[in-house]
Amino acid sequence: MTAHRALSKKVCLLGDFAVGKTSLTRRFVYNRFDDRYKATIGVSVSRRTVLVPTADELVELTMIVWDLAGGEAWSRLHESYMRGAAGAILVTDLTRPSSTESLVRYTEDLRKVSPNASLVIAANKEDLAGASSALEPIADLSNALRASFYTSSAKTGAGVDAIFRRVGELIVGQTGGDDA
Ligand code: G3D
Ligand code: MG
Repeated sequence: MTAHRALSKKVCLLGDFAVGKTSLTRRFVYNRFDDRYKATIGVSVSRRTVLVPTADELVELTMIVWDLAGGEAWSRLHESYMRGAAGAILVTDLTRPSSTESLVRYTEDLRKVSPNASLVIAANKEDLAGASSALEPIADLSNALRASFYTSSAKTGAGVDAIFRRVGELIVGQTGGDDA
């Protein structure tokens, strides 16, 4: 007999301006990609409920997805928008190596307010990426943070569900632990 449990948890998207945070969120929440979408000003919150199977139960997890604006708004907003996050998706743009370096600082900031948040790295825009050498620094970061990484394309949808599913599994695995 499968037991049921329902959880509602906050997930943050972190990463530089234009890496694809909003596009990934929209792909996951609405299953669409909008080329006309313009830069996010501020923050948007959306949600999607997924079923996460565990060894002895099926967990109904509502992921409350916080999409943060990058750039200037970051310094002003970041603390309150990362607080209480059970999970974070660290987004880097495969065509822009500096966006991987930035993830170190975002993770440090996240750790200050949500030390137990589960991390997954999304190496986005794989549809545009040429050389696989772009993956090396991301693999290094993935090892350093002990966070798995996935390539994705918000444009084609490739990898997007796998990223959110992985965050969901990690979050479900945390509960009952020492999450503050
Ligand atoms: P952000 O929320 O991180 O700032 P956005 O980034 O989601 O707004 O995306 C920034 C730009 O990159 C957008 O293009 C968007 O369409 C594009 N983009 C996002 N993800 C992908 C992807 O996986 N592949 C490709 N090819 N493009 C992507 P514009 O032109 O609107 O600025
Ligand atoms: Mg955005």
